[in-house]
Formats: sequence, structure tokens, C-alpha cells
Amino acid sequence: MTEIVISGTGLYTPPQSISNAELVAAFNQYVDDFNRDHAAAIEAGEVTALQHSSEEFIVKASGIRSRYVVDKSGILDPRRMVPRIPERGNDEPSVQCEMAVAAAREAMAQAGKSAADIDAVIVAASNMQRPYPAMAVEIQAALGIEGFGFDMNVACSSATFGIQQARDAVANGSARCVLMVNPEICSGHLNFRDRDSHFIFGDVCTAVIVERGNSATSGDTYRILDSKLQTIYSNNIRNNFGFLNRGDESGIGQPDKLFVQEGRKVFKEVCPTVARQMSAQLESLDIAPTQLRRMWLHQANLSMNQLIARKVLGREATAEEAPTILDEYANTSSAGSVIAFHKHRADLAPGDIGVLCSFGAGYSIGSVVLEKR
Ligand code: CO8
Repeated sequence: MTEIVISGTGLYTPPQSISNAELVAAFNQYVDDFNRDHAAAIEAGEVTALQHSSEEFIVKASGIRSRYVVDKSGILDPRRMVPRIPERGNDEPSVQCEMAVAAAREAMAQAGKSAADIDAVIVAASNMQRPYPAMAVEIQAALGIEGFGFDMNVACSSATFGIQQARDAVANGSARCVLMVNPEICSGHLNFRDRDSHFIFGDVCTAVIVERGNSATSGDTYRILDSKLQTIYSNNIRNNFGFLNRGDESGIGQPDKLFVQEGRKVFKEVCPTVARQMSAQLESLDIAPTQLRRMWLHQANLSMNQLIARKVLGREATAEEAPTILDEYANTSSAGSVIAFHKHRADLAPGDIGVLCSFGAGYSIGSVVLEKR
């Protein structure tokens, strides 16, 4: 089979960051205001009093310490708790396009590619800011790329699924070189008034260049040895937002029109399935766990990653073997494993093997085995 490689990655990090302390202070102010305003109803047993969030819980349950966001002030305003993102005119670049162009430029520079070298753009992300025209087509135009572009969504696994689409396109000749981008504005669909999930997500954009090995000129390329995708239907992570909502006014404003999940069930059901997929994939490639130099895992929860790495390796993974970026970035959905790959690969030597692996809503699992060239 033709050798297909990843030859560049890019990362756009929004300039504003929110610490757990800042997020919890805003949330607790919202709780105090709510409980005061509903004191009589709470006293009468008609309304349930809200409970404070806590920094200690967040770090212990998730490993998250901060998150980058496109707008901090709107999220931290206890009367609002939604990012302020003014609507733009149709003749202005959209927010996701701006983020994607910044990440794409870094990936293209790393790969030594100009717009003329690329002929397909895939936007793979949990949520698009509009249904059409596809974000990918706008990004393609902004970068001056000729060819085609399309959007795809497999929630947190969008990037690994996108890498496989890019690999297939290059392998079958429908594209020479593909730009795959993951503009994730998770703060747009997170309920910052929900104690169970207000701390989980952050905003970011990553980009990946996929091309044939024989056209790659970068000194830092990774052979795609294999990619494996799996989806298993589950309602345990769900977002019911959509244009059909306007057909039933009773649902407008309901919490399930934003991100909702059964976190415990997700943890229990997803970890063993991910570990089984990675182990079976490595076995099919005759790669022993001892040969695995790195796991760039989806960044949702530190304990989840430690458990998955332990199941695959048969022992505790070191911080070097399974690097963590969720402490600083939180869960950035599809971008998390790509951020880990972008930031933690400089020390790899030719022949070193790693797995880029994502998992999330669907359920969806994608694992891409890479070898440093
Ligand atoms: N502060 C203090 N206490 C809290 C808080 C809080 N903020 N939140 C909950 N508690 C309390 C609970 O009330 C509970 O109390 P009690 O024991 O008295 O009932 C206790 O703490 C324990 O609560 P949980 O059981 O919920 O806590 P967990 O230890 O399970 O941790 C986690 C919660 C962190 C959510 C954990 O379950 C987890 O990380 N699970 C995996 C989640 C995951 O990987 N999800 C994938 C989502 S990503 C995806 O695919 C969607 C992509 C779409 C992007 C959407 C962007 C918005």
C-alpha cells in the first residue's frame, strides 16, 4: 500500500484562560443568587436548592486545572454564563474559520506546504457554528486552496475519523494532500450553570496535514501504519440541539439542548472498549506493548487515560508515555489527542511507534498507529 504520512500539525490556542478558582467563584455566585431569589420556594419544597461547585472536586474527579476560551467575561458573569460571541456579517470570516486558518497555517508551515500543494480540506469537529455553507469550504477559500472541502462530526473522535478520511483520499488518489482541522468552540454548547459539567470543556483548534510519503519534504513525518474506527450507539453523551427544536416550543431552553452526559457510565463503558481496540490493533500489527513509545490519548479525564494506558501496557504508564494536556486545556473534544501529539513528539526517534487515540460521544473510538520516519 502507498505510504501515507502526517507531515505537519498546528495549534491555535485562544488568548483567554479561566482557572478552576475563577470558574468556581462565578458558579458559586450564581448558586447563591439563585438560592436567595428562590428562598421561599426552596423553603416550601417546590424548588431544590443548588449546591456549590469546588476546585478540589474538579481536580480530583477530572485532573482539569484551567481551560482556554474564546470569551472569558460572558462565561464568568453569573447573570449570563454564556460566552459573548457577537454575530458576524456574511462577508466577514466566521469565528471557527479564523481559528482554523491560524492552526492550518502552522501545520502547513511545518509540512512545508503552500495552498497550491493542498487539494482537500476536512473540518472534523463536535459542533459546526452553522450547517452550511460547510465551514471547510469557507476555510478552503480563506487559505486559497483549490479542490474540495467538507465538514464531518463524530464528536470527540472527529479528528481520528478525519485522519482516516484524509488517509483514504490520499491513498485512492482523490487528493494529493489533505488539510484536516478541528475548530472546537466547546464553550458554545456547554451549560456553565450545570455543576456536574461546567468545568469539563475548553476551546481550541488543531490542524493536521496528511499526504503521500514520497511528496513529504518535512524532516518530522509520521507513517500511518494503521487506523481503526469503531462506533457503538449510546445515549450517555448527548446534545439535542438542532433546527427541529423550533418545531416544539416546550423544549426550548431545556438543559439537554446543550451537552449532557452520564459521566460515570461513560467512564465505565468506554475505558475497557478503548483499551481492547488499541490492544487488538497493536496485536494485528505485530507490535508488542513494550514497543509502544507513546500514547496520545483523548483528553477528557486523567484517571480514564491512566486506566486505558495501564490496560494496554500491563503496568502504569509514565507521564512521558501518556502525556497529559487536559490539566491546562481541559477537554477540547476532538482536538485533545492532536494537541498531545503536537506538543509531545519532539523527542521521538526514527522507528518509534505511538498511537493517537480518541473516544467520546456516539460512542465513537478512533485509533491511529504512527511510526516516526
Ligand atoms: N463540585 C463539587 N461536587 C460535585 C461537582 C462539582 N462541580 N459535580 C458533581 N459533584 C458531586 C456529585 O453531586 C456527586 O455527589 P454524591 O456522591 O453525593 O452524589 C459526587 O460529586 C460525584 O459525582 P460524579 O459521580 O458525577 O463524579 P465522577 O467522579 O464520576 O466525575 C466526571 C465526573 C469528571 C464527569 C467523570 O465521570 C468523567 O470524566 N467521566 C468521563 C466523561 C467523558 O469522558 N465524557 C466524554 C465527553 S466528551 C464527548 O464525546 C462529547 C463531545 C462534545 C463536546 C461538547 C462540548 C460542550
